[in-house]
Amino acid sequence: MESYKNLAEAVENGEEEEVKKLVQQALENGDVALQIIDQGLMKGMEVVGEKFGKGDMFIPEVMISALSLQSGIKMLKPYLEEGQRSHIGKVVIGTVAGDIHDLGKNLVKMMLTANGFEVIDLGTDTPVEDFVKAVEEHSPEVLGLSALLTTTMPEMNKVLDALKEKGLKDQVKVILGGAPVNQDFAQKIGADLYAEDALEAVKVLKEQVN
Ligand code: B1M
Repeated sequence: MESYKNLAEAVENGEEEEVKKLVQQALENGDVALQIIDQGLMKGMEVVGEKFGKGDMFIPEVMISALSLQSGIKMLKPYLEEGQRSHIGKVVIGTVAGDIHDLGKNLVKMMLTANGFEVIDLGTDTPVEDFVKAVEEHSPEVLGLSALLTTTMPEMNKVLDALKEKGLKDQVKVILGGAPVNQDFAQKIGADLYAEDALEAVKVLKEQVN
């Protein structure tokens, strides 16, 4: 659709005001928030990723695109499926050490919150000890780890090892996510769950708590 093409281009070009305008128009059009994210905002970010990978875009430009994506997502937050009043489960989530990518994690957090989960967000570049401490402190049903770099994926392994060492592994289900992570990797390092995107994370975790 033309309007989504324009929205994707606005994200790619980091035009925050244009992104906001087009998101507003899509909402006024009656479009569903998830559709606006998937078919507009995320499509733009995919192009940014490809160009960044090829060296056709640089970090400052990527940051500006990321900020425009975030503004669009923020506008859609109230339109995502309404959360339930009482929490259906508690999730601690964070991006692993050495990794500052947080757009995906924030989307997962937003979707989980909108679907009735209480989410404790440890932020980015989270040391192994902080994940362990949060599990001890908050006793969540689920611990979510996000990694966007192949170099930071081994941190996920370290978190699992630390949980085992502290005897906490059986008390919490661990879900992994992030572009370089897959089901095979999750299984190999002994994580309980994997989700490819925010929607799947909601689905998988809902199944867990039911
Ligand atoms: Co970076 N970066 N980056 N970057 N960056 C990637 C990841 C890269 C693939 C780009 C590329 O080369 N094509 C590449 C990694 C290569 C690799 O490891 N194989 C890369 C690199 C190399 C780097 C730097 C090392 C660059 C440098 O400094 N030379 C550097 C590292 C910094 C660090 O972390 N220490 C770096 C920096 C940055 C910015 C700061 C500029 C910025 C991040 C801004 C921010 O997050 N606040 C950035 C961005 C934006 C990207 C790309 C372009 C987009 C990532 C993104 O936000 N996507 C990315 C290219 C790409 O992925 N195509 C790239 C949108 C987001 C909604 O999707 O995060 O995948 P995503 O989340 C998805 C799923 O993965 C899943 O659900 C989400 C959607 O529903 N998911 C989960 C994520 N976490 C989950 C957790 C779950 C479940 C599902 O459960 C717990």
